[in-house]
Amino acid sequence: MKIYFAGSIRGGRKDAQLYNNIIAYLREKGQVLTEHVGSTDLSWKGETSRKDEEIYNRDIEWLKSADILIAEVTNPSLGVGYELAIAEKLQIPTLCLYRTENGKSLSAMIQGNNTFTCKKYKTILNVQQSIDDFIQDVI
Ligand code: 6IA
Repeated sequence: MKIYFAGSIRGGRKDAQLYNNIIAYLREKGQVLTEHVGSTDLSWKGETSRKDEEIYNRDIEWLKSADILIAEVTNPSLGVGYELAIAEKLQIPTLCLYRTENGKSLSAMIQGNNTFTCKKYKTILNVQQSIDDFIQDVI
């Protein structure tokens, strides 16, 4: 199973270690196409050795090939929002994981879209359970 993991890069890297932990769990389930998203060496600038156009083209090809999309959406990111919209158009089953922090709610454009499965979590154990349930439902 090919898994596309989406998480904020230029939107902010404060959850990078958490993305890394989610990716480590996803690796037990299949091939994670986007392991760099969890790299704690990748700054908010992203992969500086690649041109933006190359990154866009590569990521879109990976997304087209993915069986599922798992997105961590607590930290708002234009790129992740874009990837979610593409996944919807391509009918790729999508799980959105989020925490509610500082009274901030998830965007209605994500939460209100019933083609996405949205799961609130507090701990990595909650995340793992949501991933297991989601994979069992869609595969
Ligand atoms: O808008 P954001 O940068 O927060 O978007 C993050 C999402 O878009 C992630 O889920 C990635 O799949 C994808 N993405 C956006 N930028 C990059 C990137 N470098 N490297 C890898 N994936 C990316 C950014 C630019 C760099 C040349 C400085």
